[in-house]
Amino acid sequence: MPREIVVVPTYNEREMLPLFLAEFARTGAECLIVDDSSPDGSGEQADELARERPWLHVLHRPHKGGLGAAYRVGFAWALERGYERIGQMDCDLSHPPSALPAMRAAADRGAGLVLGSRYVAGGGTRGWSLLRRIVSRAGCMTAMRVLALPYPDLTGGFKLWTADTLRLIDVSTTVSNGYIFQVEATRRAHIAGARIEEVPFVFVERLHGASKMSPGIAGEGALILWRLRRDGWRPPGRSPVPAGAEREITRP
Ligand SMILES: Nc1nc2c(ncn2[C@@H]2O[C@H](COP(=O)(O)OP(=O)(O)OP(=O)(O)O)[C@@H](O)[C@H]2O)c(=O)[nH]1
Ligand SMILES: [Mg+2]
Repeated sequence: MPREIVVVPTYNEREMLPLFLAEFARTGAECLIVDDSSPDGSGEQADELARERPWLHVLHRPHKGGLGAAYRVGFAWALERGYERIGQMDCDLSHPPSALPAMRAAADRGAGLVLGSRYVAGGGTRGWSLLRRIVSRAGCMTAMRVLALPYPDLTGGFKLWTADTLRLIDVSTTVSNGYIFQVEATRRAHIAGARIEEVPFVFVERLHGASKMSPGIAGEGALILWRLRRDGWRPPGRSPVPAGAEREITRP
């Protein structure tokens, strides 16, 4: 089995963290918590839990810097240590660890990026108001249209990458900090010609704690979406890009 680790950013997840780890333990994967000095002490709690869990690692960042920044640090840590498959998921059990085996199977079939998807057949959301459902779908559809991408759950954060694909997209140079990071990273993989597979899962609303979504993060999303479209992106060196992938690049 390839060496696998899942990067999980946390900010004020004290109530969810032990519940999440209890379920995650069954996957057999390693886990890297990236905590941004949560005021509720999630970081210290993670250190404590890691003492008797050799598969659990913890990184601490000094300030709340957003999801994208936390993932960049976590991915770099995992790449430096030679993990071959690197996953990402939320700590609130909205992304069920039980869906990981189906995502692994897709990677075994040769996918360089596996997208957990709420919006393909078999996927869905549980516990959301009508308004939340509309806002989420509208966000995903806008991103699809603006960037001309074919993946209906573009803003989702439940993914499994191969290390090669993360290197191919030069993930350390991504620019988004909030949730739009999810869109930026998947778009790079698409442009670079990575094989992308979507695997359905049902998103379950968190039991404890609060969402970190804010008007500021949504505003960053809208702004960066248009910047990504304007600026385009090319993989460094360009040699790994299969013929024809250039047509995906949007130039002003
Ligand atoms: N390290 C770090 N983690 C963050 C930050 N913002 C959010 N997170 C974590 O990223 C994951 C996703 O954030 P959530 O607040 O669950 O966002 P969401 O999934 O859109 O919203 P809900 O599920 O409705 O709460 C969670 O594990 C958060 O704790 C941040 O600035 N830094
Ligand atoms: Mg969440």
